[in-house]
Amino acid sequence: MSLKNLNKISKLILDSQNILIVSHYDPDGDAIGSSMGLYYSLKKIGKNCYIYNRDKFPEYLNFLEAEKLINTKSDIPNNIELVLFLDLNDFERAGEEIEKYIDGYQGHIAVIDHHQSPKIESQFMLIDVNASATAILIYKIIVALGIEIDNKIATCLMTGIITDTSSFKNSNVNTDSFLIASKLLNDNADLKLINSNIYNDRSIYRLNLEKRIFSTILFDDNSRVAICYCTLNDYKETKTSKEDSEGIANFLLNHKEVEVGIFIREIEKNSWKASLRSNGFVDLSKIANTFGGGGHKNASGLKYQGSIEKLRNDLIDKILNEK
Ligand SMILES: [Mn+2]
Repeated sequence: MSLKNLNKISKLILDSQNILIVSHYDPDGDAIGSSMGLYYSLKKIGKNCYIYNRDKFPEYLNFLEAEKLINTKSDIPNNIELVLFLDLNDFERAGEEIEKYIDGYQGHIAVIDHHQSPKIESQFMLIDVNASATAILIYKIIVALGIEIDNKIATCLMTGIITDTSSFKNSNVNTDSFLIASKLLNDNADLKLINSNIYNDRSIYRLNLEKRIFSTILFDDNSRVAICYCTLNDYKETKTSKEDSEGIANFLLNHKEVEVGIFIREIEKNSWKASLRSNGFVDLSKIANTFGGGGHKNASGLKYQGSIEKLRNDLIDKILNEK
C-alpha cells in the first residue's frame, strides 16, 4: 500500500464537506462494515456523510444499522464533493444508477479497495491487493485522519475483516489482519455481537430446507463430485427463500473427498440455476461454458432448462471427463 496515496486521500477527505460512500451491490460484511465504519468516523469530524448501496443490507448485517442507507439515486444530495468507492474498483460493481450518476458528476472520486485490476481511473486510489479486507485500509485512513476509533467503528471494521477472511481461515490472512484485528479488539469491537449475527442467526426454517436439500445429494462413484438441489416447492413448503440456500455449494467442498460441490435451485418450473465450486482440480469455467454459463476456474454458474435428473447426470459426466 502506498503511503503517499493514503495521505492524498486523507487530505481530500479533510478538504471535502459533503461525502458520499458507495460500495458494491449484493453487499457483504466488508462492503457494509467498511462503509459504516468510515461513515461513523467522518461524522465525528463534522462531515455530512451519506452511504449509497444499490441493495438493502442483507438481514444478517442489520446489526450494523441499516436505516442510514440510500438505495436510490434521487435520494443523493446534489452538493456531493467527494464520492468514495469502497470494496470495488469498477463502476459496474456499484450498479447502473451510480454509473449514470458518475456520468454527470463533477466532483472528486476516490477508490479504496483490495481487488485486482482496477477499472476506474482516478488520481485518488488506495489499492492494496494484499489487504485481507477493505476494512483494513479504512482503518489506516481513520488513523491517518487522527479520528479516535470508538466501539461502534471498531465493530464495523472488525465485521469486514472477519467476513472477508472467513474468521481468519482464508489464504488472504496475513500479519496485518491479526495486528489490526487486535487493535480493533482493544477499541472494544463487539466480537460476541458480530459472531452471533454472522454465524448463529440461522432459523429452524433454514434447517428444514437444508434437510431436504442434503437428502438429494448425488455423488459420483468416488465421491469427488457432490450435487444437490432444491425445488420451488421446497422453498414454499419450508417458508424459506433463495437466501436460505446460500453457501451450499461451498459447504459441500468442506468435505475432504469432495473436489467439486454443486448446488442447483429451481428458478421457474423446470428452469434451474446451478452454482459450481471447486477446490482447484477441475476448471469449472470450461464446464459452465458448455452449458452457456460462465465464471472462474474455482467458481462458476449456469442456467438450464429441462429435467433435473438429466442436468445432474450431464454435469457429473462432463466433470469426470474434464479431470
Ligand atoms: Mn472485501
